[in-house]
Amino acid sequence: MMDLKGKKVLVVGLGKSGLAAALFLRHRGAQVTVSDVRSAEALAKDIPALLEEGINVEAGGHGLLTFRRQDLIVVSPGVPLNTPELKQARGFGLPIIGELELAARFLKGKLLAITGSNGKTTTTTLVGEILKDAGLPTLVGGNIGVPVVGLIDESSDETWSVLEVSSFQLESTEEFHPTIAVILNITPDHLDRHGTLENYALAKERIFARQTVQDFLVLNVENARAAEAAKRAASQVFWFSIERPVEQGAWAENGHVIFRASKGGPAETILPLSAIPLKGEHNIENVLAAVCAARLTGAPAASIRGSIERFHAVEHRLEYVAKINGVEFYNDSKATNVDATIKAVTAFPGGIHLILGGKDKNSDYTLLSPYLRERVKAVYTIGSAAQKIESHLRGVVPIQSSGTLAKAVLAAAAASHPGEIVLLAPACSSFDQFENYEQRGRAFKELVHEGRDWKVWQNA
Ligand code: UMA
Repeated sequence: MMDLKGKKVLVVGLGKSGLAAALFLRHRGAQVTVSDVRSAEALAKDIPALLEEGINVEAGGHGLLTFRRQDLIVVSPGVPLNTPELKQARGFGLPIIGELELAARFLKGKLLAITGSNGKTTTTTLVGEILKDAGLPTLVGGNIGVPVVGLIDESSDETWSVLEVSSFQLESTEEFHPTIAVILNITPDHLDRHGTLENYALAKERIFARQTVQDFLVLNVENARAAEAAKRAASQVFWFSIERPVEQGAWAENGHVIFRASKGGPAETILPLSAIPLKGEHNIENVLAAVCAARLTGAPAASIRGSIERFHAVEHRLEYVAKINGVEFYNDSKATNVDATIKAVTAFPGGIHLILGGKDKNSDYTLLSPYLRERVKAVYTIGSAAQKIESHLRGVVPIQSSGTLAKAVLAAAAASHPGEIVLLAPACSSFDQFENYEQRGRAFKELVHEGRDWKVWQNA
């Protein structure tokens, strides 16, 4: 474990991760500076508490000098690693790590880390519930919205820390070493940051870079890029599949979830698929991954079954909002990439009015075409990606440029008939019009609930 006493540490970015990291470092005796590109006014709510703790704050930009006189630099996940300041610091030989790596060096107990382009939050939440129900001391955090450094003080040698980890967090790891690592799937996302799908996939593969033969790696047979990771893993690979039995791992067969702990060993039935209270095939995959990871911790099958039966959709992930005039509204604000939107659309048989748009991530929206043709009646576009989406989907389905979420909800509701679906699954990040996807999802839900009174819906 590293000694932080008296060390000069720079924290880059003052969001959730930066704030938690700065306080943690300070409490361990480091001399901490936080640097953020946002103005002092924008950071006003956090600055007084930091100054009171004796933490220096640089607001309104990153000074090259600030990045020079440091013993360690800790970057927030949203900060790209190739900024001029970080390049310079690297040139001077300064160690640069992410918040996840910092946390991993101090967390006690075992780590169960889950990554993937989609399904991370649902699977992390479900595994967390399963382990708690099984009586294991469990903490849950990471990309799910709880900085991992915040878990350190609560952790003990018996703890299982169940962590949702993103490519952004994994990119800057060195010693991060989960006992159980899960890669749910790898499909295009964050190409604006990682440049290529291959770089993005390699960032995700860092989840098992430190694993040894005593550790476990859980992979999806049906996702080619995720499955390929097995070739590079030193750990014991367990599989999950929605299509076929696997040698060791979890699969769906004859309407049931099955688990096998070892090659040639007996298969145990965990629960019927009909008992899974989540929509969509992708959620069956999430359950299979969760079952496999949870069995590897030793959680008993019967307890796992109960936890799954009691589980509800996580907020903003294909979350049922309301039924108004026979139209059902679903909030999938967390569908921030094309693949997630495909998963959301294919969770319904048809009659979908789909709200798409937000901030583009260099995505290819033409990939949506076959799914939209099959199941979507109309698309309503919002945000800065609207024009690109419209040009990619021209002629596929009717498209209405709505501009804002409020206009899109109104237009979609007015155009839909009883039995149809209004779905927010925007395939983009939210940062052009909202603070984050949570705020976008909440805005959608509020609009829907307010809309109960809108006359235009009654007339539709
Ligand atoms: N900033 C700089 N310099 C830069 C870039 C950003 O100073 O060059 C500053 C911004 O002005 C802002 C701060 O950095 O003040 C934001 O830091 P951040 O983007 O790392 O945000 P946090 O609030 O710390 O949230 C992060 C994750 N955000 C991202 O990865 C973008 C959260 O994941 C995560 O929940 C949280 O840490 C706790 O672990 C969100 C996310 O969008 C949900 N994740 C992506 C995804 O799921 O697709 C990866």
